[in-house]
Amino acid sequence: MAPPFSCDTLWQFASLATMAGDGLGIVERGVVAAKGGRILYAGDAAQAPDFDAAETIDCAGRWITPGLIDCHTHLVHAGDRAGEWAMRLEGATYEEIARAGGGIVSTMRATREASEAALVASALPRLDALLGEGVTTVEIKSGYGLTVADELKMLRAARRLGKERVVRIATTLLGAHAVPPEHAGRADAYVELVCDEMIPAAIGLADAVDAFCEGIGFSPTQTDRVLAAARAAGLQTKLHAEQLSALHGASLAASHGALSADHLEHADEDDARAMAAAGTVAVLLPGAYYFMRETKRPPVTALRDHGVRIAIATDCNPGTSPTTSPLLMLNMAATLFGLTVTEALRGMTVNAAHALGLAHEIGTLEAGKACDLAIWDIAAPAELAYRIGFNPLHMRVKDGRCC
Ligand code: DI6
Ligand code: FE
Repeated sequence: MAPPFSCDTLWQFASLATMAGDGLGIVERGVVAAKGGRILYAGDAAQAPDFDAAETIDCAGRWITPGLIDCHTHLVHAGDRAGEWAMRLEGATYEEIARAGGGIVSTMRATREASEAALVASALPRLDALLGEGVTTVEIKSGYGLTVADELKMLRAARRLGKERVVRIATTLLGAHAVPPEHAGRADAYVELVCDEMIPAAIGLADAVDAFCEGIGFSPTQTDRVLAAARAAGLQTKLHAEQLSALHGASLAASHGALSADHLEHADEDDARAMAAAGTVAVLLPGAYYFMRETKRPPVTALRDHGVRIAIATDCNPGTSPTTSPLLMLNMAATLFGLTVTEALRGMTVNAAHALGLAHEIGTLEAGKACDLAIWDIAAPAELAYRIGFNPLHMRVKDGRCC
């Protein structure tokens, strides 16, 4: 008989949705073995080698998925915009509020006034809400500081959150989120500041660079400069594209080999084709679509037909998507955008990992990857997208440790 493999922890009597391959990667009677924080084995119990585990956990038939990945958030920010939302309910539009000095700029004012410690403290309850629904990796953008110092403060606060809680944080510089009031009418000069000062200063603090390519944000020409500067600095790129209007920002992102183009309500077949060719992930944000009462849906059929990877995220932000529920996003991705259960669940696991350039590390239950798990009290994976406002998380595991 072969000698047993030693491992730290063995989760047994579980069903797995490994997300390996094209579908959910279902294993009805599965085990997961972890050693040194990595997955040593995830698969059929009957085919598993003999494990000598320091700790064995009986999952009592529960389901294990990869830990959820929220690949697009603005989790770090000060204040809220409940008042603006109330105005919108009385008829004001998001654009009108933005042009009148509200919107992103009002959160900018509050964020500039907040200390790094205050930003961390105010983001923690939001982070805890995500973790409470099985999230093990969160992307966090800056974008409410809009000066070099305040953007760096946001990025440091985001990194700090990864020390305060057991979670992996990916940071994104979103200096080109809005033109700050001191640069009003001089958007090009602000873009120059982003390219020449902010991006170089963010090296080592930001994993990627993003921009808001939009009529009320930055033009494709300005966005192109930001993405080019990011690449020159050796940073990955992402883009807020086609949220409110069709500027072909998604195609522009693809031309830069961006990790993802996000929102995409107004994207078309040409954008889908360009994204597919570049391997740029489509990050859909149903919370923003819902909260903004959008009616134009992202081109899911074209994305599917061209083989674009689709990810789902919360877009947690105070203006357009004040949600901290990844599970609700799974439901909305299905009900509002017509995604299948498989597409929705892959959207918050393997495809979200691709949207962060971390697919080699996380997103599936496969040997060699980080042992980040979500263990659920459900009878089938569809329940994760089916329920509205119900959380069946039993336990979260990060790098092999229950937390
Ligand atoms: N698109 C969004 O949905 C958020 N940013 C962006 O570029 C909105 C940010 C906000 O309104 O505070
Ligand atoms: Fe966003």
